Amino acid sequence: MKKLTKIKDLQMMADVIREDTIAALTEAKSGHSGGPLGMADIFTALYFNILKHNPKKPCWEGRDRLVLSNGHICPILYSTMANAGYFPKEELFTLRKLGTRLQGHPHREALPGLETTSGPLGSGLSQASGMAYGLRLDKKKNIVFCLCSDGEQNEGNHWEAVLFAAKNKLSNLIAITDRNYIQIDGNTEEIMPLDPLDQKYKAFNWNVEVIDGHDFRQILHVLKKARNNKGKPLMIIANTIPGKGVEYMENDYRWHGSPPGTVTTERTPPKDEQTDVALEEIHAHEAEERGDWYLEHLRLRPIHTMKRKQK
Ligand SMILES: Cc1ncc(C[n+]2csc(CCOP(=O)(O)OP(=O)(O)O)c2C)c(N)n1
Ligand SMILES: [Mg+2]
Repeated sequence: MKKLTKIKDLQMMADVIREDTIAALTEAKSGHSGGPLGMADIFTALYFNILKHNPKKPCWEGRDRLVLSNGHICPILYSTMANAGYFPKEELFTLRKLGTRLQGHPHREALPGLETTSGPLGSGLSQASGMAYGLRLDKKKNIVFCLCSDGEQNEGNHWEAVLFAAKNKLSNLIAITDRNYIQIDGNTEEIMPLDPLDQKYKAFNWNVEVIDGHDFRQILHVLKKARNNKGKPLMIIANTIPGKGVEYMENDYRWHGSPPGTVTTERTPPKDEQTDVALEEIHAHEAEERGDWYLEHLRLRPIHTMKRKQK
């Protein structure tokens, strides 16, 4: 797999991944939009620049481990993995269908490349801590990346893992919080306040970094530095915009668990226009910012341009 080192290439790949995510969710007619679109840039940076991994050999021992604790955002994991070459992009159209490898929440035994089965929130950091502890006992250099959401930090289990990782000085554990300030039915600070989150992790004896989760310069800088993290586990708090890229979804918690075309809000265009509008908005915005990016992008064959398999 080709590593992407230029910011512009990473941005274009993130757009392709966003579009594929929208196409898959639209076909599935169910699933989560907000979290996945908000995390597209971080997933792109991880799979196309940071992670040591081999899509053709998903079980390669030297791989870094990526644990997705907030399993409901798996559409973005699947789209990223498909673009990285783990499985054919056409398979994204099977999202949430009966018998698919792309379950609505990740099923480790179904799809090579998944490290854990997830969905019940709050348990991923415990699993990742156990992996990091085990790898260290085996004197292995692999890094464990654990992606968590902010809403799931309402779970006590998450904080047990925070204590365990700090006690054991798991410097090979790099957690990333999707700090999008939404959870299933509202703003996190109204439902169960988390701020000041950075100070909480510092008090729990973690290293802490706070970044803009859509700024590739910041994302790459912090994640590259994380490989040499020392003495304590590291929490990267990534400020993100849920629904990023689709204007009418951005920062609106009602898109937490809804695919395009299923929710009507005061910002939503008419139902029959939603998918096209979503893609057009991304195209128009990106075309404006990056000139001829769309020609490049078409060469990457987003799934919505592919012929769908006969049902
Ligand atoms: C243990 C557990 N309780 C409840 C749920 C139902 N649930 C799924 S997503 C979610 C909201 C969590 O907030 P967050 O992950 O921050 O949402 P996002 O930012 O992705 O919209 C809830 C309560 C769950 N999956 N697991
Ligand atoms: Mg959230």
